[in-house]
Amino acid sequence: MATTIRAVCGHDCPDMCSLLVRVENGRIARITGDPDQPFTAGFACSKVNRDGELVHSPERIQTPLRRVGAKGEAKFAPITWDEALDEITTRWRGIIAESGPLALLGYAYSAHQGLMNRGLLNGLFYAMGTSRLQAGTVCDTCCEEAWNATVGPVGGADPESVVDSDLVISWGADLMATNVHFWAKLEAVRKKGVPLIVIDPRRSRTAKGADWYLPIRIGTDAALALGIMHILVRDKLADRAYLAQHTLGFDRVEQEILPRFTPQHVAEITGLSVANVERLAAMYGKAKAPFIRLGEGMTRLAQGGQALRAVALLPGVSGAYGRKGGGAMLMTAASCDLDYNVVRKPSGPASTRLVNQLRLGEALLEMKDPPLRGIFIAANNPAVTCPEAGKVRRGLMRDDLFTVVHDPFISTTARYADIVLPAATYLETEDLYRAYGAYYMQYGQRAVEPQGQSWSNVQLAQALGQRMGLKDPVFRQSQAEMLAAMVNGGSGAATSVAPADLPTAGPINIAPRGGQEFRTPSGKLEFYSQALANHGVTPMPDWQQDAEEARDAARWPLRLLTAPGYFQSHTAFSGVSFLRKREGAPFCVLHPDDAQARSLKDGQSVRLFNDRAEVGLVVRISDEVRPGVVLVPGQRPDSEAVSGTINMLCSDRYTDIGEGATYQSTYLDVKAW
Ligand SMILES: Nc1nc2c(c(=O)[nH]1)N[C@H]1C(S)=C(S)[C@@H](COP(=O)(O)OP(=O)(O)OC[C@H]3O[C@@H](n4cnc5c(=O)[nH]c(N)nc54)[C@H](O)[C@@H]3O)O[C@H]1N2
Ligand SMILES: Nc1nc2c(c(=O)[nH]1)N[C@H]1C(S)=C(S)[C@@H](COP(=O)(O)OP(=O)(O)OC[C@H]3O[C@@H](n4cnc5c(=O)[nH]c(N)nc54)[C@H](O)[C@@H]3O)O[C@H]1N2
Ligand code: SF4
Ligand SMILES: [Mo]
Repeated sequence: MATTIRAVCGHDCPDMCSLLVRVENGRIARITGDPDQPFTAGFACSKVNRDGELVHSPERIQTPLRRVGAKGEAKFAPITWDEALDEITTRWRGIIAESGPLALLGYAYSAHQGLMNRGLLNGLFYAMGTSRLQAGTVCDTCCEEAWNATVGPVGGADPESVVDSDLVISWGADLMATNVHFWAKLEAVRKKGVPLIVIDPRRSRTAKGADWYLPIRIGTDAALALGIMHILVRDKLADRAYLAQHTLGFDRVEQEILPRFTPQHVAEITGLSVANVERLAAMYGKAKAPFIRLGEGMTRLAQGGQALRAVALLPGVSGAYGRKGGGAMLMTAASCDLDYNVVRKPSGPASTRLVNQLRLGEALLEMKDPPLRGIFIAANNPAVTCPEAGKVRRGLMRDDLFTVVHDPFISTTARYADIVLPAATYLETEDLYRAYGAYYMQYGQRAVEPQGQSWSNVQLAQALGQRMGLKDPVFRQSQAEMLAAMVNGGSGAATSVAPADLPTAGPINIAPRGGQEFRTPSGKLEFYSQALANHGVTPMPDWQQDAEEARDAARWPLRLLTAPGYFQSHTAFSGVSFLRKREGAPFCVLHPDDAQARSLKDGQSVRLFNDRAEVGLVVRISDEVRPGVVLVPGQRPDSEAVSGTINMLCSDRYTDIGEGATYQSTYLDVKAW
């Protein structure tokens, strides 16, 4: 029997494609993009075209498993769900009785699922009053908080409005990797002669396809943005009426900050020529509706928050935030006003001990009063994706730590678990989804039954919640009831369709109308942020040399650049052999000068090392990066690499804003393996 199901892509991707899934005899035969969703426009990416292979991978876990070997060895024996749940809840009750709930930690973040499956596992630990994960710091808390301090917790410009733009800048975003449907929209706009500029330290595929590529030095974007502002003011291209009406604090920035950012000084900092800085500013200043697509990449370093703020302020100087097709977009999700607390915070103490996601290793090894004695990890692979990955693994090796991992695969992290639980993927569950790089939401149907004995996150959270005696209705409700509560507690466009109609409504456009809304304390675009000042952060955008980076740069000749893999998303597709081969063996990229200085040949195995660790990758020699930079795309499991994984070299230092990860403040050297 064959049917076609309307599903939604659950991977943590800005596009959130609507999918048509062809199912034949209970198996996924084909996945395509839904032609009825304007942003998806009928195609899925090269990864998700292969999700049938992910769902039906022979590497999937079939049953719950109990560890029979040493931690890290991945020797397991099958057990029943009842045995697994009994053991977990017995151990948790024991730990809580002896050490209190703070000795437990739930570790669940983005995952590759919709809102209920994502949220309810967090809700379980919230309601249990355990130590709480400060989630997202490995990903977007820096850029998000910097955006919030500048524009407010609200979505940016609608990417579909680029049809009205006359200039597009992709600033620190590799659209061909992480935002392919926006790239597709751009192709149509560019046919009309609208230029695309890419600002990125990597000559990425997006950069190669652009009209103009600016190979900026890592971590210098704030200086470039301030340099553009300097020129806009000098050349009387600033929109004074817009600045007066919609912004706060520009006068102080103009007097106290901008004079330092002369084109000459900006060129020295960024490594771009004075002529190119001038040309960029002139193009930006003269455009009527320039659209900036901001990427997260530029914020994953020590002064990342300043970088994002400076760039997000530019459309305030030019007035582009007020014009159709103009403005800036980092994310859209904040404009989807649903009541997420229904699933994320059903009950529980207002505050408790926090564990920053990117300092998991430190928390496992060093936390006291009480130490962490039990951890539950769902839909994350911190042994590979967290900085200080070596520390994370030393923590997971602790014999007195009770570790449960819920995952469709034996991930690197699962190798350290006491109990592994088989997880259903998004195509085996139903859920509500909302994009973070476009203005759509949609209910996605389950395409196939959960494979083997796998359970969805919702089913697991409910079973554990009930067994732990939690009384919150959400641990007994149907998903329809949860959905209704989320919508009924929401507001605005996200609540325009009645909950009962959502499952069959298809894609729903929730784009805001009119110019950019500002949800800052002042209701204006904040060049000066009192909220930041209150937290001891420089309240005005600025670029200063980071002292710790300068110290490390004096000791180590190379700086790490991380970027997304084209055929991998972190480690989530490592169970698909076709995509593993497409991405190739885990590699680093060195400039020909750096390779020559080390007598390295293309394709040979190399050792990347610093004080923290050494890892082994294959080297590709290319001028897609500047001298002094070593690019490592993606985070790949050790099993695919010569040795180790790149996050073993990255520190768990925080960014200036949002306590986020600073992968790119990593300095190192490379030698032959
Ligand atoms: N194919 C694929 N898609 C993905 C993912 C994936 O791993 N693979 N991950 C998903 C997830 S979880 C997320 S959060 C999003 C993130 O998606 P994006 O917001 O696009 O962010 P990144 O992928 O981190 O970085 C994008 C670019 O930033 C550049 N960059 C790095 N440092 C700097 C800098 O100092 N200045 C400038 N101007 N640019 C810099 C990198 O070279 C890279 O090209 O993507 C999602 N989509
Ligand atoms: N060096 C460096 N490190 C980085 C980054 C970087 O740019 N550079 N990027 C960071 C970013 S942006 C992010 S978001 C993180 C991502 O970090 P993680 O979230 O840890 O990475 P993933 O590989 O996406 O892990 C997802 C895991 O969930 C499993 N999974 C998939 N679907 C389901 C499901 O439905 N249920 C359950 N229970 N499990 C499921 C997958 O098999 C996989 O093991 O990595 C961060 N790490
Ligand atoms: S582009 Fe993103 S949302 Fe679309 S199918 Fe691929 S991973 Fe999913
Ligand atoms: Mo992310």
